Order: sequence, then C-alpha cells, then structure tokens
Amino acid sequence: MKIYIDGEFYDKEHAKISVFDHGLLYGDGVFEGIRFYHGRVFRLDEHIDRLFDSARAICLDIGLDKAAVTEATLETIRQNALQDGYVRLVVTRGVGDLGLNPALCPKASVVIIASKITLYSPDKYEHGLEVVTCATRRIPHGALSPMVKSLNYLNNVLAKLEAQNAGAGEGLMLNEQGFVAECTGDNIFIVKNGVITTPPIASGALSGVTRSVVFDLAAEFGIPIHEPMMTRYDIYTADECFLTGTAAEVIPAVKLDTRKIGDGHPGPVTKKLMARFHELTASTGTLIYK
Ligand code: PXG
Repeated sequence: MKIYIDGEFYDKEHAKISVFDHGLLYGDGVFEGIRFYHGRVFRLDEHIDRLFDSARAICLDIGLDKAAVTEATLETIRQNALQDGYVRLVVTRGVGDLGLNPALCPKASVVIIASKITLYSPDKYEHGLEVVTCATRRIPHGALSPMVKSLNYLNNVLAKLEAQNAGAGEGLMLNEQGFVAECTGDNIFIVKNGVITTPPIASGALSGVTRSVVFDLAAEFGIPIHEPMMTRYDIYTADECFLTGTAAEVIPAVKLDTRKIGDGHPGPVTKKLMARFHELTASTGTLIYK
C-alpha cells in the first residue's frame, strides 16, 4: 500500500506523521471520504469542493489548489493500482507546539489513503437497517458548524457507540431543539405519500454528497423532495426510510427505536433509488486511468 503524505508516497509502515501535528493534538483539521468504482471516482469535484469549504471555514490553508489535490487523489489510487475502493483525504493544521495556537503551525499536512472499505452486510441492503435515537445531540452551529467535516468526530463516535450498544446499525442524531439532524455517518430521508423528505442542512446535517445525488435522482424521477424541520414523529409515521452516505450508499432503514417504519420492509421508492444509484456509480465519475 502506498500512502501520500505531503507530496511523497510511503509504504504503510513508513507512513507516519508527527505527534506534534495539531490534527492529533486537537482534532484540528478536515477530511473527506470518497468512493471509486470501476476505475472512476464518484462525484470527485463535489468532495474536493466540500474539503475546501471545510478548510476555509476553519481558516486552514491547504497549501495546494483544487486541481493539485484532485491530481494527488487520482495519483494515490493509481499508485495502488486499484479499480474499486475508498479514499480518505485528510488535511491537518500540521506540526505546531503543545499550545492551541494554530498560528504556530506553519504548514498544513495532506494525507491521502486509498484502500478498500467495509460496508454494511448485503443482508442490510436487502432487509434494511435498524436505527435507534441517540441521547447524544448533534453539535450545535454555535459550537462548531456541523457542516465542517472536521477531524473532531467525537460527537459522532459517541453517538455511534450508543447505537452499537443498542444493537442497531445506525444512530439517529437530533439537534439541540430535538429536531432530526442526521445519523452518525449518514444523512436520513423518508418517503410519505409519494414525497421524499430530508432534514435541512440548518438542522445540523452534513451537506452529504450522496444526499445531493438523491436530490438529482428525485428530479429525474419527478418525485417531489422537501427539506422541512423534522421530528421523530415524521419517521415513525413514514411509509419508507433510507440513509445515504459515501460508505453506505443508499440503504433502507426499516425500524426506528424498535418500531417498524411502514410495513417494516424496504419500500419501492427506496429500491428504485438504490438501483439508479448503482447505475450512476457504475457509469459516471472522473476517470482514474487515462
Ligand atoms: N453525515 C455525516 C456526519 C457524515 O460523516 C455523511 C453524513 C454522508 O455524507 P456523504 O458526503 O458521504 O454522502 C457523512 C459522511 C464511516 C464514515 O466510517 C462515514 C462518513 C465519513 C467517513 C467515514 O461510516 N460519512
């Protein structure tokens, strides 16, 4: 395995960063998770744009332009001769001292790992996930924007732990007001009376790249899609529910807090979106090997 660090490629054993890196000391940095299928990177430009927005939001100068980060990402996949997999793109504040001050970190570090990813089991795509509501609330905009895909994932990690301890596949996260935000690593959607609904970004959701693909597919299918503030009531009373994420793709959710959603089986709209999503990942994206 070849890993990119600041312009050089290293074997896995030698791919190391400093213990004085503020990404480690303070979670001071940003990241992206990107998928590639059949030699094409899916929605690469959207991921790069979000990375740069996340960096801008925390005053982090990546030190490379978008074209350079894009090329480094493609080259990392090529160095590993992969056709299908997952890219983890990490930008940290870089090496500083033991104080918080980011001004003492002269240069950001860019790390790119191309690998395989473990997905939910095929059984979950066929029969659907169980979701539980987490007591851990999504971080509020006033503390750290949940739109920043930062290296501070403790909020999500702790919520994921709750879900796992409850035996559920994913955890539903509410915001400080009790409105539905998203899941620990996925956005959430429902279908009710032929209309798709998902919480607005302002609720505390990440602006998911897969979420935006569902908006495109809804337009293609002529299905209305709305973004009102949502509560658990909306999910309990939905006809269908599904989650989206780079890792999860589009996956049905059939229970919330042990209650069946709809008839407790993946619904027709969810199945249609899953099928079309797979067509898109198989046929579109940035070519890796020219
Ligand atoms: N919400 C959060 C909090 C996320 O971290 C999504 C939604 C979905 O966004 P995309 O752009 O991927 O459609 C994410 C991204 C994991 C894992 O191991 C999940 C994500 C990122 C990194 C790792 O489950 N999800």
